Amino acid sequence: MRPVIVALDTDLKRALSIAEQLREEVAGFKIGWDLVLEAGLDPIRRISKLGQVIVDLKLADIPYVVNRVVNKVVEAGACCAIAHGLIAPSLEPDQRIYLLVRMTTPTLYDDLWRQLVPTAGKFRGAVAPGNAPSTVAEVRKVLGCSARIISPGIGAQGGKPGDAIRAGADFEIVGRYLIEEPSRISQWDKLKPTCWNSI
Ligand code: FNU
Repeated sequence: MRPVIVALDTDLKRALSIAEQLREEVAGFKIGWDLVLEAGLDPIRRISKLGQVIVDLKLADIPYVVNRVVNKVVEAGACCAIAHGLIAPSLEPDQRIYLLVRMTTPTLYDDLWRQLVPTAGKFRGAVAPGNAPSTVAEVRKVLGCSARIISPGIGAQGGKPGDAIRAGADFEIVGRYLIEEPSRISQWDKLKPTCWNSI
């Protein structure tokens, strides 16, 4: 298993083919709006039979609604879902939720992400930018191994395979770079998660 989560931002047919191809090679898959808008919960049901699934709808609603969405995607087979760190103050700690603490693109998180990091320790983990390894290193320093760190931003968004892992992430989230060429998975051959062995 390479410490990689494949972001399946593509159509269902291609997503299923890539998931079949990489199922033994990666830690899991990330399903987002693309597949959910194409086919609802069905992609979550089908792909979770091939590996662990994180659902990334970047939830940012009131707890009542967030909990209903998380229940539905977990019932469909996902391990967990990603929520915006901005709503952390209203959420109960939940091992089914990854908190987004800073994005791979410029956002207002750039001014307040440090405030959010300690809270991520009460959840399944933090999503931190793999194209900014110094941020990942700082998040790991604060969290220790109390929670997972998963990091997008590799390949298409400038991060180099392995950089986020070496900075302290457990798993790198990779979309276009692997969807374009799944054999690139060999670039993660010698890498291991920093703390956690499953997503
Ligand atoms: P790729 N993603 C991201 N930046 O890119 N969840 C974030 O800050 C974040 C994310 C997701 O560039 C994005 O939605 F919080 O093709 C996409 O699914 O490798 C994936 O990570 C990156 O895709």
